[in-house]
Amino acid sequence: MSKIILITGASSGFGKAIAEKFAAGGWNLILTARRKEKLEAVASDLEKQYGVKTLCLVFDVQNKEAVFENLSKLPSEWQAVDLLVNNAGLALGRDSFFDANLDDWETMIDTNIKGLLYASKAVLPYLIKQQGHIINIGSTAGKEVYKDGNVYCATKHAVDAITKAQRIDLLPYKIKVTAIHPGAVETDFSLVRFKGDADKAAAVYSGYTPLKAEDIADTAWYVANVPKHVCINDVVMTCVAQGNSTMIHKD
Ligand code: NDP
Ligand code: 8X3
Repeated sequence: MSKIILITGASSGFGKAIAEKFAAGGWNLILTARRKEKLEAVASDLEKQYGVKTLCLVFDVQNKEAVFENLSKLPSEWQAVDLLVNNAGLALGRDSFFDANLDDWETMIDTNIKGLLYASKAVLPYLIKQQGHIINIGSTAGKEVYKDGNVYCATKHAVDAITKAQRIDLLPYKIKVTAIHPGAVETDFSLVRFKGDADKAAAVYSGYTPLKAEDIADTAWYVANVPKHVCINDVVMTCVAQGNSTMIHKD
C-alpha cells in the first residue's frame, strides 16, 4: 500500500519540490497551503505525472481552529499519515531590532512556531498509529543568529528546540523526528521577505550558486527512507559557497 506524506506549505518552494520527490517515489500526498489555485495546480500536475492520489487542504497555519478542523479530522482513507513535513514558514523584513515591524514579528512567530506546533499536535494521533515520522524545516538561521535577522532567527532556533523536545517526548511512540536546516535556497522566500521587491530578492542569490529546492527534497527523501531502526536527528546543509548562517563567499 502507498505511504502518505502530509506537507504544510506545498504551494511553492521546498514544499512543492518535496511533494514531487515523494510523488515520484509513489507516495500519496496531503498538500496544504493558503493559495488554493497554486496548491491545486501542484496536486493536479503530480496526479497526472505520477498517478498518485492527492488531498488539498487550504488553510492558514496561524489559525488554530482551521488547523485542527482540517488536520485532526482527515477523511478515513487519508488517516494513515506516515510522514508530516512541517515546512510552511516565512521571513518578513530584514531590519534591525530597533526598526523592525511588530506585525512582521508576530506573523513569523505565529507561522513558524505556533503553526508548526498546531500542525504537529493535530496530526500526532495519526502518526502514533503509524509509528510515523516528523520532519521539521528549520534553517541555518536556527543555528546562528545573523545581523537584522532577529525574530526570524529566533523562530528557527525555536524549531530546533521543538524538534529536540518532540524527539524526546515521542520516544514511547517510536516516532522519528528530524530537523533539516538549510542555508540559502533560491525560492520565493526572499521575494516574500522583501515584500515583492524582486531586485532585493535577486541580490540575495547573486555571485554564487545557492541550493535548489530539489536539494532539500532529496534530503527529505533520504531521511524518510533510512531503515526503520534509524533516525536522522539533524541535518545542516548549505551550498558550497556558504560556511554558516553568516558567511557566504560571493565571486
Ligand atoms: P516559499 O515562499 O517558496 O514557500 C513557503 C510556503 O509556505 C508556501 O507554500 C506558502 O504557501 C507556505 N506558507 C507560508 N505562510 C503560510 C501560512 N500562514 N499558512 C500556510 N502556509 C503558509 O519559501 P521556501 O520554500 O523557501 O520556504 C519553506 C520553508 O523553508 C520555510 O519554513 C522557510 O523558513 C524555510 N527555509 C527557507 C530557506 C531558503 O533560503 N529558501 C532556507 C532555510 C529554511 P501559501 O503562501 O500558499 O500559503
Ligand atoms: C533562510 C535562510 O539565511 O535567509 O532560512 O536565513 S536565511
